[in-house]
Amino acid sequence: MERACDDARHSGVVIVSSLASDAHTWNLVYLQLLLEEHGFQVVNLGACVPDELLVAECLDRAPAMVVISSVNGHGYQDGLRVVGQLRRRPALARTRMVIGGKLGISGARDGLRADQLLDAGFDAVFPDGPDAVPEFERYLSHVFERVAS
Ligand code: B12
Repeated sequence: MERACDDARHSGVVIVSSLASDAHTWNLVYLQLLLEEHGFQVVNLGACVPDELLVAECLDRAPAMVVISSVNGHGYQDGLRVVGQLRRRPALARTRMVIGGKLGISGARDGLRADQLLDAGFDAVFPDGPDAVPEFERYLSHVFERVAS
């Protein structure tokens, strides 16, 4: 699920991060490797990232994209809260931000809540499922020029 936004023809740094409540790490390692395969330079902030740290790192690094992953079931609440904090900063108002993973605890029905995350400021939402990663890869090739040969 994707919100319309301007084309971003640059690569640069991508921040991969979990959210404050989430201790899972292999999802982040997976995303880091996937993004590196696509030619991005990744800064992986790891698990249980406090909102303030995520905001500070984004302001400091001015990433081309922020990729948030959560699988513990609190992703909708945590994501809604944190994207508001990120978008409130003028420097991050137009930064590309996506979120994905096991965002809730209701399985397929959680997909219905993706609209709330888009309304709150994410550019795209990738709820868990067999299509999530292929859709994310299509999204990457759609909005960024491939930087790896
Ligand atoms: C290992 C594990 C743990 C370990 C984590 C250790 C570590 N260092 O990571 C420990 C024991 C700490 C743990 C704790 C908990 N866990 Co746990 N855990 C797992 C487990 C078994 C495997 C997760 C894993 O590593 N997968 C491998 C990675 C590579 O895959 P992934 O996480 O699924 O990510 C994939 C997709 O989700 C997707 N994806 C993820 N993010 C993004 C982002 C984008 C943008 C895109 C495109 C795709 C994407 O791509 C990834 C690759 O396919 C899963 C069950 C399972 N089999 O998945 C439960 C699971 C994630 N845990 C769960 C739960 C509930 C918990 C606890 C709350 C349990 C408890 N009561 O304490 C705590 C939460 C702790 C916390 N504060 O977060 C639930 C979440 C339920 C939900 N969301 O519906 C699961 C699904 C188990 C279950 N079936 O109930 N857990």
